[in-house]
Amino acid sequence: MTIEQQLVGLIEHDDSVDPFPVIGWDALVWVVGNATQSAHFLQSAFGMRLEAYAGPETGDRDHKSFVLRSGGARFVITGAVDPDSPLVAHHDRHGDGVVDIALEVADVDRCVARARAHGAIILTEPHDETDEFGTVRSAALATYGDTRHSLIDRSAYAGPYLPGYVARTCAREPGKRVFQAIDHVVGNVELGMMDRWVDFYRGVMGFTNMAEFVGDDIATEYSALMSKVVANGNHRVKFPLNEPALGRKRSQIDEYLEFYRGPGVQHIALATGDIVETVDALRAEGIEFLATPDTYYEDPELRARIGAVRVPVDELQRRGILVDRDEDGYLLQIFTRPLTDRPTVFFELIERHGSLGFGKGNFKALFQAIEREQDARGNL
Ligand code: TYF
Ligand code: FE
Repeated sequence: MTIEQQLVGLIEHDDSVDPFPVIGWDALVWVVGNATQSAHFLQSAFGMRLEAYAGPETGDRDHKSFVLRSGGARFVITGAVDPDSPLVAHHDRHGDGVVDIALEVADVDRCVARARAHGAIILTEPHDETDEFGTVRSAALATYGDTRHSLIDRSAYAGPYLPGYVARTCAREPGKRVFQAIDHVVGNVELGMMDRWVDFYRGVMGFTNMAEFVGDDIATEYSALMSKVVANGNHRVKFPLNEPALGRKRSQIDEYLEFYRGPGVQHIALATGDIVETVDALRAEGIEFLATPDTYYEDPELRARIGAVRVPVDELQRRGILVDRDEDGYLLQIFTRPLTDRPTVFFELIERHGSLGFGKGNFKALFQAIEREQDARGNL
């Protein structure tokens, strides 16, 4: 198994029989209220490296975009410069968030033809953009809410990101890398819409269901959400989709939908090869995680189920790192508190050891921790 297969749970896949072959993530594009400072935060706290930039100095008077990288993960952080930019209205409605889950594909036209035939909304038709570094062919499809999927073929391009961007690095030497790749990106959709969006990814993109899901039974007991997961052929791109369920209190998904003013990206799971080191590094930078009670680690059922993992359980306990095991192996995971002023988007850190799941065994402890945070925000 290669390191990447282990890191994000890749499986063998034959692209020649795939109706919508996806190479992997291209970038997560964020719109934020202050890209200059958000980009600094992701560099200083999350160890990302600045690679490219576009803005007024490069001829783009509408907005600034900072292209950041950590291992295989690329984030583009965009904020309005021109007060009349359409990004201002977007940010006014949604706050900071992910607007584009861009995917790298080998054949943009073939993917768009498939998407069109299956009823997708094509926001941008396939087109070329060229500069001295070559040509990028791209298109964009609408997905849930105001979120989109750009489809990017960069096989004939050698520039730092896209035409219009210039290479740029930070004067300060970047710190140690704390995450290596994007593992999965979760979407929150409205009540009753989860299956519609599962069908969208299956029909339009030829994705398939992964085994993990939260059904009615678990939903009513404690999670207040239902969840299913779809993935592309090789599982590099994995999309859990959540919808609210009726519970005792307002669902965390309803809270998200209210504060984001509609469906959108809820969390981004970042893969790390050493979650203990990562969590220590992030805490040292002031990043806050959801608290896990000691009772989680003292539960004899959990102890028996997880067996031996690569770090002693008390090391995990000290940091609040969760463990889950399934038939393929185990995983370690932890969740940050919301990254922004609104209780919307957050990060998960995940270290996989064979498990292809999402931590189903942790849902109860996790959702109780989220509910405690909701209570602190005055949730009823
Ligand atoms: O991606 C997942 O499915 C896990 C579990 O609000 C999860 O990380 C699901 C919903 C949620 C937080 C975590
Ligand atoms: Fe997750």
